[in-house]
Amino acid sequence: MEHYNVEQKIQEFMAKIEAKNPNEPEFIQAVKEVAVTVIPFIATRKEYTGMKLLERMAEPERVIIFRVPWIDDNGEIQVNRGFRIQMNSAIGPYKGGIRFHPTVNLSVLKFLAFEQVFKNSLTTLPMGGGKGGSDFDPQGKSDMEVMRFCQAFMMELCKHIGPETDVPAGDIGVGAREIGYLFGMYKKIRNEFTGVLTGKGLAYGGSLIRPEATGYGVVYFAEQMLKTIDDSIEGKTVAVSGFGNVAWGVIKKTNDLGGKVVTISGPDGYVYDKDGISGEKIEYLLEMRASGNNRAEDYLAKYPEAQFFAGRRPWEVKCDIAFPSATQNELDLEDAKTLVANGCICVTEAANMPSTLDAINYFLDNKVLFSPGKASNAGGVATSGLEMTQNSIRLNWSSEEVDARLKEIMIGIHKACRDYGKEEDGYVNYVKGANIAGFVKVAEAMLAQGLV
Ligand code: 2IT
Repeated sequence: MEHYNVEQKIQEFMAKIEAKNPNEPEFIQAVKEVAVTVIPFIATRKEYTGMKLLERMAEPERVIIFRVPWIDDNGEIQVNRGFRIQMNSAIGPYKGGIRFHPTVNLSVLKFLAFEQVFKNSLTTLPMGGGKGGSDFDPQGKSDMEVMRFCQAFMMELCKHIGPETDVPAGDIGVGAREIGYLFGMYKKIRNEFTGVLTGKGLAYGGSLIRPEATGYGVVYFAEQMLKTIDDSIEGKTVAVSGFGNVAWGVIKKTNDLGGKVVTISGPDGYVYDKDGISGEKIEYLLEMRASGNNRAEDYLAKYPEAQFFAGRRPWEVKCDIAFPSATQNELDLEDAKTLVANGCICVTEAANMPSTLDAINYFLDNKVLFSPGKASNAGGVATSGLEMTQNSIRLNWSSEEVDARLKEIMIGIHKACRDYGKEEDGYVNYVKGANIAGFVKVAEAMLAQGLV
């Protein structure tokens, strides 16, 4: 009876979310993953029941959509759409990245902002959740075009952000170059030198280890998961997707810990390098990215002994560990089946929501060590939080200090997921653990602050 009621509650809740947010499949997917694990938990806690906490969390506090007009190198006017989703500020200023990619729309940014609320809560740092971006495509644009676009974007965004209000950072398509241009424009308009963005360059308030942090954190998390079965990264064959900032950090740290990475990928297909992507090959990924091509096949220009598989995903390669590090929904049920059939024991998400719901359920049913991005990729935003702290105290910490704090935070997130996600047979459902642990802190803050 009790079970039936909870199932019905989930269905009713999701029906409302779907009706309210039509044409937002990614957002609905992200909310559903949380709802199926958190609603049964709420049902066991008197203080949370009937407070519409999850319904409130699924409604952004504020959505800002704005026109971004700019002039390209041919003197032609271009018009893009800018967004900032201010999802939840119960535990701190809104915090989350900015994504520049042609696929950016309201659904994608709302899913990312929703995930960010739980992720930021898991870090234990005082950061609310937000996300922003534009359908602007930096690929193939000149530096000056990127600068003019960033300046036009910030001209409007600056009215809505600030070091105590909302602190954006990078995401897909927004790296050190874009953060620099965005920061410069904010500083000029407001006449304030503040920690309003993270991921800044070292010369103007950035933090050591921030570029590496997302990937390093992912691998620290995987190390913790493997430790629960008395195993480690050492000697493992590892499949990675993407070749951007997150994949780069994952590959570096996997190598440090004795693992062998055999794949990277791009929108064009994947590369298989049987000898392992190590040493100077890792730094070559930065060159590939800087070229602005976004083609994984370019790896073969320097390392022709590797193989390229056009239009395919790396999940068909036999591996022990998979780190999806590219983008949302890049790993589906068929991929999950292939990975499990090939003996993969650990899937640690490095991107945001890279696995479909069916794929996640398949991993859980097969007792794979599976971690959702909101837990395992939280090292990026956690280190952004450490950058904010350094800006506030006007000091810079050493790499060792930042890295040690990052590692401690990832160990803490792993423990929180375990505490809330451990099942009767000892298997840890990290999805459930992350969602509940992330939810509790935000829920407590929201209850304390009343209906606002
Ligand atoms: O998805 C993410 O956590 C990020 N893109 C980083 C956000 C941040 O504020 O550092």
